[in-house]
Amino acid sequence: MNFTELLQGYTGKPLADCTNQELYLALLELVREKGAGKVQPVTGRKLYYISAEFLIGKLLSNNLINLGLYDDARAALEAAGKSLSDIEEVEPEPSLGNGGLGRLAACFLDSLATLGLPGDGVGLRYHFGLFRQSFENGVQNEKPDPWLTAHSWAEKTDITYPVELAGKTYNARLYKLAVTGYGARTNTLNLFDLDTIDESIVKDGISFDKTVIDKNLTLFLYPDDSDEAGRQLRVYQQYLMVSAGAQLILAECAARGCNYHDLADYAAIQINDTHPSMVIPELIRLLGEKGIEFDEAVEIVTKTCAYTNHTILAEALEKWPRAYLDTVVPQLMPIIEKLDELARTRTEDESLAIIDKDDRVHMAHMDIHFTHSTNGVAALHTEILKNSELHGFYQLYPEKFNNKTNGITFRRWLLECDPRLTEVLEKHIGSGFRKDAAELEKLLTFAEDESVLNELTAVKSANKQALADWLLHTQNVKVNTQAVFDIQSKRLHEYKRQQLNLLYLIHQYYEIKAGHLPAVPLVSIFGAKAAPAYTIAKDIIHALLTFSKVIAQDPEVSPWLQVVFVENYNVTAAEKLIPACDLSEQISLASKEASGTGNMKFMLNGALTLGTMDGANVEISQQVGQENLYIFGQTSDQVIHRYDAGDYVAAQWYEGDPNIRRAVDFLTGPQMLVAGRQENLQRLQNELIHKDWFQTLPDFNAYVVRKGQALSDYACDPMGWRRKCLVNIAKAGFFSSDRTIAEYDRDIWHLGK
Ligand code: 26V
Repeated sequence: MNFTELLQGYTGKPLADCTNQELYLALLELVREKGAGKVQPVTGRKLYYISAEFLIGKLLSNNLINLGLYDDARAALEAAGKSLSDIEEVEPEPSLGNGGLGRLAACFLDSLATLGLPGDGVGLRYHFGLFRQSFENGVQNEKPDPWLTAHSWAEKTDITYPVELAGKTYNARLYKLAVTGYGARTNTLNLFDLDTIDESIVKDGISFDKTVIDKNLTLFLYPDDSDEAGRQLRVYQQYLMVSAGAQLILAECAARGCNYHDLADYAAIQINDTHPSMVIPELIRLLGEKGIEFDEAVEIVTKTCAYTNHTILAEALEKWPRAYLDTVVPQLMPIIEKLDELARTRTEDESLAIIDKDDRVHMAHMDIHFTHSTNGVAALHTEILKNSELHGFYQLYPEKFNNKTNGITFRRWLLECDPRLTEVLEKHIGSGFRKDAAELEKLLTFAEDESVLNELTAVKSANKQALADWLLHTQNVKVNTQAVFDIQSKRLHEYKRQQLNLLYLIHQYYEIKAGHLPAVPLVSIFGAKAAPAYTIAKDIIHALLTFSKVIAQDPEVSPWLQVVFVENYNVTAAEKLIPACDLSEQISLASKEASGTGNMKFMLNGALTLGTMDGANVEISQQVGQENLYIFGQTSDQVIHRYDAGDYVAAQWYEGDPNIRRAVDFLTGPQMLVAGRQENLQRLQNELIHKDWFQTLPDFNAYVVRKGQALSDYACDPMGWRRKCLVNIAKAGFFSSDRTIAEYDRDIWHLGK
């Protein structure tokens, strides 16, 4: 049977007579049935990756690629006058994540399935996920993102588990979503939900009654936590996830013959940041119900569980007031108290306690004491954990600490998002890189081959044109495809320093006005959501949108400089932006970005990095060599020392440097005030002059110089630039999540054994 006949078996009529919606649903069914045949029986240890986020992106094309059906599907649809990319538009993107942590979890599921390893995800089925972002009058607006449609990839099961929240029992229902590996097995993403959720309680943007748990519990990912009820709601969500997850794990292991004493021979549990940390006391509690004594349960859980740390930012390390836990999970508090006592027998250092003197419960501390592994997500990040942030723990348990540098799945971030590049690569180095990313290095033999370099450039130009078409179609903005495409897309946060990029753009504005024209026009593209209650982050968005408007209206500047802010940045948008990028902005304050994974995606797609020595940028630099990327700014050691000394005074930098002062002053100058809002612009300006917690100003001049160098290389040495792009693609193999997962398995999980 050819693909057309196969698909018609699902549509029940000729493909040419179907709407895109009908074709989408038919393909969904077809893929589901093909994938279901590949679920493999588990022997030995199986991984459960528990995470509050799984930013999986659209699934249709990804699953078709992984099942080896993509080319057939595209050809069959084309023959019927249909286009797969139009059908992709019909699919809503599952809104189950926020940023890198959630996307990493999705890449890991893909790699686990591809490597044929038994590993399932455990999370929540948020109805509206993270909010949907729109810009109204230059301001971010938040709305629900209703991605769940009648036909969704996640299938309802009749499995439920009772979960007790604040003394009341709720039934967590399991939904299963098939995760299809590349040419290999299928694993499962287990998502829990309540049948009683009431979407109609959401009013006025994303606000809702935070007290009606049975109706609101899985409405949103990261509900607003600026008030007490919001923070408690997060604890409710976390416990729903871990209690249902722990019951699922115990049930599956028991069904395979586990007697609970030997749980660690059947299950490996990875705790993705601190959101799932309550799985530790919950498992101890459940094992207690099975008749296992506390001390043994602690030992079993420690052997079974491992913890990944994804940030050193203090505000992101969860510390729940004990009163919240007393209210929401009173059944866990006696266990957490006993764990705190036990931890205190191992160290007298008060700073390593689980419950501190202010009665706050430190989730990361519980993780480190009562799991067998703590890992950071890039070499530098792990060193910072060992030497500063978690130094006391490292002294206590040196054997627990290990590094697992993040990775990305090349199926989505090369084969799917950049078919043009994939084709050129295949032509020259064969298709081995599809399975073994290290084979990309074969490309290095073509580093001096002008015709290959030109082919790569032709791919980039076509991708830039495709992005330009998409921006015109979706946002009604026209961009100059002859310009350098410079992209900063990631969560909006001060430590990531979108504001530094803004100050550069203002600086360029002045240069152009003074007649110092750049060697090449610049299109500066941003994509970012700001947390709804994060005022300064929203002010930065406002300033960028306002600046964009100011320069668009200025005929002297607009031919040279354009700023585009992509609305509602998500995986779908990333798949359009990344293949079209020339210069990748990775400009976090050194020491603050644990790893970054966007940096890897841009590199793989032939963009050059402009970045600080932070996170995985350090390892990118080691891979490609200093001459193939643009590094600037303070080192993490310098930053850490400056914080320790506490002697950074932003105002001195502002007052002492005319270029800095000029750029910062512009924020509240007449052009900006005509186009934007005084309150937001003034607040951002004050923040920069009087706080600048992430040291934007000390890195400003180095950034201007280095970016200028990159742009002039692009314009004046095109062959040199192209060679650098080639080296970046060739050296990206290390950043495959297949490598990362193989390391987790080798050092932590030992799956299937
Ligand atoms: C969370 C929050 C929540 C409260 C407000 C401030 C704030 C700041 C940061 C975070 C991040 C939580 C953890 C996280 O998402 N880490 C990211 O994990 C990625 C995958 O390991 C990594 O590539 C990114 O560098 C890291 O920021």
